[in-house]
Amino acid sequence: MNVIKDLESIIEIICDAKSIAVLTGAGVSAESGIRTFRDPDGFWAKLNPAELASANGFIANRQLVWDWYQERRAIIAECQPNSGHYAIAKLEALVDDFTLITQNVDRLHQSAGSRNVLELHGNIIDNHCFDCGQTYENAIDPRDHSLPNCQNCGGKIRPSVVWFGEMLPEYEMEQAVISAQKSDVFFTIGTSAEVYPAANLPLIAKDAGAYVIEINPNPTAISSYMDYVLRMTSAQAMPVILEEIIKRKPK
Ligand code: BV8
Ligand code: ZN
Repeated sequence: MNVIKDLESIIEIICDAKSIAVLTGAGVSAESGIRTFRDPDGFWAKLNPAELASANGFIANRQLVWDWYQERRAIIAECQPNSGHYAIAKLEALVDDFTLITQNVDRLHQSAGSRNVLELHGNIIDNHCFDCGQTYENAIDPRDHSLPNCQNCGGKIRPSVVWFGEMLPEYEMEQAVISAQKSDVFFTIGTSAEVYPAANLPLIAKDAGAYVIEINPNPTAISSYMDYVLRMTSAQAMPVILEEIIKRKPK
């Protein structure tokens, strides 16, 4: 792998692209201080995801699951977007048709200025009632570990993330597939590509004729399908790519 040569080619195809789609995962927030899920120091290194990020887990261990989300919220509340988030947001402004599809629930992309964001796995800020669906937009103080109940029906309030075994939001998934199919270039950044149906998106883009580019310091389940792989972190690669694009954009 020749990083300089690959970077050159990547810059070329981005400059020629009319439509770009980007899929991000927890790796993009790693340099903001938020642990990923499956890396050795990740959230799920010691905990069982199905137990924590599932409806059954919530029913069986409501306090454990609520504590886990409150702890994550407290961490996220102290974190800022990193240069990778900002570069992705600035790239969006330079491209006619740009869609950011994220599996992340921390909303750091939006804080960095990204506008067209499809949240496939919901967000960790909002809550809703597990029993009647009543939404509770106002963030609950992450230090408060008492179990909140719904004012509407008395049910159990839960974080508005998509758990394992739950359907992804229809509109967001539909739009994600459309943007993957029409993209000339599809980036997959900071995701192990192990969670479906999000992990299908880079392959949908490839099958529809896009160049697919992986940015990840480690190999993933889909690395072998990529046209280009940059074994770099998001905060290393994206600012370099952005800088090269700005140089080439007509003034
Ligand atoms: C569903 C909750 C219908 C929120 C999460 C086939 C088709 C459809 C479904 C399935 C299927 N096969 C299996 C399923 C079921 C399941 C699934 O995919 N299971 C997996 C484990 C096999 N999918 C579902 O249940 C989905 N629902 O399909 O409904 C259905 C229902 C039942 C049965 C069939 C179908 C729901 C999926 C959503 C689950 N919710 N989280 C929360 O608590 O946060 S998933 C969880 O994993 C996170 O949301 C996260 O976003 C997601 C993906 O993880 P990554 O973001 O990739 O993070 P990870 O740690 O894995 O990797 C980080 C990467 O970053 C690494 O590669 C690392 O090298 C890299 N990295 C590290 N540092 C950096 C970096 N990269 C760049 N820069 C750095 N600095
Ligand atoms: Zn309710």
